[in-house]
This record gives sequence, C-alpha cells and structure tokens, in this order.
Amino acid sequence: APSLPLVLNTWPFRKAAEAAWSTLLAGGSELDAVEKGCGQCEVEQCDGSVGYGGHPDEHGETTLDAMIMDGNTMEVGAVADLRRVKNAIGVARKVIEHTQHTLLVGESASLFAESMGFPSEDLTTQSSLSMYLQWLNRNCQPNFWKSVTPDASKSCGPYKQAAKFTKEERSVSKKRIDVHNHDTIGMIVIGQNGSIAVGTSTNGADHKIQGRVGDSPIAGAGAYADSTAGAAAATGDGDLMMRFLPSYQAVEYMRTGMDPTIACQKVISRIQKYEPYFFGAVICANTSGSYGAACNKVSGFTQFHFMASNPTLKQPSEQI
Ligand code: SD4
Repeated sequence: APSLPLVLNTWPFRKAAEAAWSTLLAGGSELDAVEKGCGQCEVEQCDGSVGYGGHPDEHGETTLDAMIMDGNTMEVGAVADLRRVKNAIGVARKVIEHTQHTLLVGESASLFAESMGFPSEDLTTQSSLSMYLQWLNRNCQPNFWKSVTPDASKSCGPYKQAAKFTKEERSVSKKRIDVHNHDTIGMIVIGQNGSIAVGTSTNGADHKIQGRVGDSPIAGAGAYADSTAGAAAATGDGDLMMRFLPSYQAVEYMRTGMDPTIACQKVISRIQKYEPYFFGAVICANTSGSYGAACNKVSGFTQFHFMASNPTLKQPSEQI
C-alpha cells in the first residue's frame, strides 16, 4: 500500500536516499530533503556522474547542471554549465530563494554562486584529467601531443565526429551516454502532507562540446513536480530525452489517474518511437505515494535500479 512520506531517487545511490530521508525525519522541508539528498551525491561524486571530477568536456573541464523544483508553488531554481563550484544543487536552491529567475548559466552562474558565498574551486581531479587525456589519446592519434592545442582539439572533439555517425551507430556504439556512462541523480520527495519537491544534479555528458547542457536542469525534462498530480525525474541521454519533456509528460499522465509505472513506460516508449536505441530511464510517483520506474530495454539494460524510502519499506531506504 502506498504511504507517505516518500523519497525516491534514480540509481542505487543509497546514501543520497538516506540523507534525504533523515532530513525529512529531522523536520526538514521537502526542498531541504532534495537539496541534502542530491548534495550528498555531489560530495560522494556518485558514479563519477555527479559532482566534481567527472565527465570532463572536450577541453578537460568538469561543469555541472542542477535543478530543484517546488511542486506547491511551481517555482524552479536551476544552474547549467556551472563552473568551479561543487555544490550545484545548493546554488540551484539559491536561485529559487534569492532571485526572480529560474535558470542561470555558465560563468555568470558561477559569479552568482560566489556572491552567495559558495567557494570557487577547481573541479578537475587526477581521475578527470586522466579520463580526458585518455580520450584525447584515443581520438587524436597519431599526433597525441600535437593534439593538446586548441586547434587540434577542434578536430578531435565530438562535434566533428558526430556528423560521421548514422543514427544507429550514434545510438549503439558511439554514444557518449550509455549504460557505462550515466547516473545523474534525480530525486522525488513527497512529505506527509503531500507536498512534492524534485531535484537533479549531474556533470552531464562525457567529452561534450563546451556549453552543452543536458536535460537535468530543464524543468519538465530532467524532473518535474506538481503537488496536485505527482512527480517524475529522468536519467540517460539528455540530448535526446530533453526533446520530449518526459518528466512533464509523466506527471500529466498521472494527473489523469494513470498508474506511475505505466506513466513511466509510456514516456519511454514515446521517445523510443523516434530514437529506438536511446539510453534512458524515468522514475515516477503520484500524490498518494505510489511509485514506479521504466527504462528503454533496447538500449542494453534489462532492469533499472532505484532507491525508495517510505514507512512500509525497510528503513532508511531500499533498492528497487
Ligand atoms: C545528461 N541526463 O546531461 C544527463 C546525464 C545522465 O544518466 O543522466 N546520465 O544528459
């Protein structure tokens, strides 16, 4: 039987679920819980896909995308292409609380973060640097060292390469986002009184062109919440998924009374019609706390794992 409160998040990020759950138990708001939960993943660098030191872009820099949404007021705070600031979801929260705006991007988002007191830090680590150098090495043979120049990196980047791929090649073998390269955190929190908040945090796609922003910080794409209907969050190939606003669509399906699992399946199959091999998954929850998830099984994974906490499950959280 469904029950509240509920914490739901993409992938088996247990500590993130626990951080959100304990924030709720300590009397924190749903937004507090989402911020703490996603923030936990930013500190832990969950799967290398959240926070600093992962998925360097084509110039070797790690940049962050994050969003938080209040399903009571429909307010959204988001940052995209955020540089040199680790706590992206924290900055997104400040966008809600301290601005009239919804989405801040790039260097300007970093300046805003600094003005809010967030430390400016290098997001590069040994591991992201070696990922970057390996990628350069793979893509820019035989002139590896020559390729570490602005000029050469243009001919080594995904921008030049992408045009060479057919849709199927792009989807199956050359993907920048696949089952081994994923794991954005998307989180849904529903309080005892039915208030819903959602959030996302990610360092996006590997070796992206500078300025590339995925689905995660876009309301309706990476996540969506409406306390009168439900909430959803997505993970996967944001370049494809964001065209379909899957989180918005799933919430609208649930508004009609559709079961959360079916709502998730329907948005996945809608994308699949156009992009049969896309890599992606969606989690969904309705206002009474029923929840479900679906992934595109054609893309190489047969099951999608996520975390849930509610009073009927093993506390503080269970892998589903
Ligand atoms: C993106 N959706 O930037 C993110 C990446 C991701 O699971 O979710 N991977 O495209």
